[in-house]
Amino acid sequence: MPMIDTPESALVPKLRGLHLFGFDGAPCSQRVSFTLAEKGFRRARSVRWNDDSAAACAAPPGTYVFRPVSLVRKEHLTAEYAALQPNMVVPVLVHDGRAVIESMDIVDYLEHLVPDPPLVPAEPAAAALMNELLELGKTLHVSVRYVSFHWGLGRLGRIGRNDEARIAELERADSPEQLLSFYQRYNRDAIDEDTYLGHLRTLEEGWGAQEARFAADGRPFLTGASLSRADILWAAMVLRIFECGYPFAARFPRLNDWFERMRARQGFQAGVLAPNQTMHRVFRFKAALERFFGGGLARVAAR
Ligand SMILES: N[C@@H](CCC(=O)N[C@@H](CS)C(=O)NCC(=O)O)C(=O)O
Repeated sequence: MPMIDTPESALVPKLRGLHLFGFDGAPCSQRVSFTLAEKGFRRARSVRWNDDSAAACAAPPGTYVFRPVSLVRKEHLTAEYAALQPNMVVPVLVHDGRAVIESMDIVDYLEHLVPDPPLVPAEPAAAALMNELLELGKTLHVSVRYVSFHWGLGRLGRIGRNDEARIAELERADSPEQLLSFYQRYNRDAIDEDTYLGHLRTLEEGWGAQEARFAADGRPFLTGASLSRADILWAAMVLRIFECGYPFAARFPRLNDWFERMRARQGFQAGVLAPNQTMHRVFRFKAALERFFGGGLARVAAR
């Protein structure tokens, strides 16, 4: 069973039903809202992330309450949020007073909660490939961060000195996210171009291996005939890099076709695209401008 964390936040024990603390523009949060939609849950409403009023604390069956934690306003870099999610990242799922952190542990938790429709292939070889792609996807997440900050967010990704000081004070030394180390280098332009390019090449290697699997047997989903948790993780990853202007159609056409199929799904529309229109437009607009001036990801994509 996935990990159930026991956070210090006094809010958690008050929550009944499902509550998702997330940010609609963040791939890790999208993995969960996509899964919730595929499992048939509807976003009943959004409330302030720390709203503990009786009305906000109850999620009716078949729905979840969305509690947006703004990564733009840096709500995740506060002591109050760190009491809920000690690594200071989104998402967190709370179900009947129990909190689960780590997006893919949350997806696993939802699979146990609602086994139908299954997001694990029945066939052992396909299930093994799913696990492999999940592990790879978790590793590639670091590269997604570097690529999307450098080619997507640019200067908008920097944080202020006060936020940096707050992370220094609150982040646990053993946090797997290591936000302080990243922001200290990112804020000061101390990450060199080769590091960013290395992360892009790592991503392209992973996409290339999947392109070959699509080419070999024309499978509709990453692991075979049905949607799995690997598709969930990878769809959110490809969306972010697509938003940053990566030319998937030209470089990885079969992966691009798969992504189009994912985009057409009702669960992806409802769980990911509909709530994320503003961020999506901002990213795409910036990418189009860079392409126009001959820069951006299209210029450095592998030939
Ligand atoms: N391992 C974590 C990673 C979560 C994560 O990196 N979340 C990002 C958004 S995708 C975040 O909150 N970043 C905050 C920041 O970069 O300041 C998970 O899968 O849940």
